[in-house]
Amino acid sequence: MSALSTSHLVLIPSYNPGAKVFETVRAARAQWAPVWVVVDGSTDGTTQTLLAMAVEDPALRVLVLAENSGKGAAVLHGLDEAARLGFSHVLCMDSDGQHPADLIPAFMAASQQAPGAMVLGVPVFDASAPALRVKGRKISNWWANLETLWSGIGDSLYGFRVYPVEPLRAVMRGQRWMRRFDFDPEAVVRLCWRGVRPLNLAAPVKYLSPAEGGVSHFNYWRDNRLLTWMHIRLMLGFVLRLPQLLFRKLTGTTP
Ligand SMILES: Nc1nc2c(ncn2[C@@H]2O[C@H](COP(=O)(O)OP(=O)(O)O)[C@@H](O)[C@H]2O)c(=O)[nH]1
Ligand SMILES: [Mg+2]
Repeated sequence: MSALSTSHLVLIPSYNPGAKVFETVRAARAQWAPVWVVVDGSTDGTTQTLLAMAVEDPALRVLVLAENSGKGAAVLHGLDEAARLGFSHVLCMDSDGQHPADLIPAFMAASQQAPGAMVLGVPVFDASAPALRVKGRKISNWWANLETLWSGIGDSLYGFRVYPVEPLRAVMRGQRWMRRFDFDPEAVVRLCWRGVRPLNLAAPVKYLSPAEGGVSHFNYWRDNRLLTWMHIRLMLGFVLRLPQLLFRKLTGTTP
């Protein structure tokens, strides 16, 4: 197990994930210290067990939000606390067992070698991936690449990523969006605009069936509506930044 890092931590936003979260947290702790979980107003009884796990394990911290406020809001809560304690980077991963905890050291190492960059997971799907989600992702990726004039975003949606704390806080503080499922894609696009370079690393993603303990709170209509509005917002931002993005592209100073 790795020594306690003072610069990089693992941040796991968690909303009603069921028992998979315990496995996820143990798997993350086996690879990294410290690991923080932000419980986002869960009502599935996981909070007490997570708090009890943290009592036993000094490298595990559990922050509890009383009300559900959305994935992005939960991440921001963790980011503010991370910044307060002097951490420079966080690796975000989902609480529901879909993300590969065994790749945490490789992602952290990539970030430590390029601290100005963000390290993005690029999903490697297996047969369990629902076709609708894979297709939706292609559309979202196409928009994100247009909005950044193809600055190298490998995937716009995958939540397994290392972010530099300060640029991400600055991006989120400036606006009230990015608090729910619009967090992951808007974060990469806006960070790219700020000159944070994407580094892409392949990472398998699992879609667990309900029988395997899989839980998703993605609501096809509600969240696709949210993502559509997000891309409209980002397209407006893109038009405003087009001269700057073109200049970067033409002079080869693309981040
Ligand atoms: N859906 C949802 N997820 C949240 C929320 N707050 C934190 N999360 C976490 O965000 C991650 C992604 O959510 P999930 O429902 O698995 O989305 P999916 O993997 O895209 O189907 C999980 O770790 C959740 O526990 C929230 O309010 N809604
Ligand atoms: Mg999930």
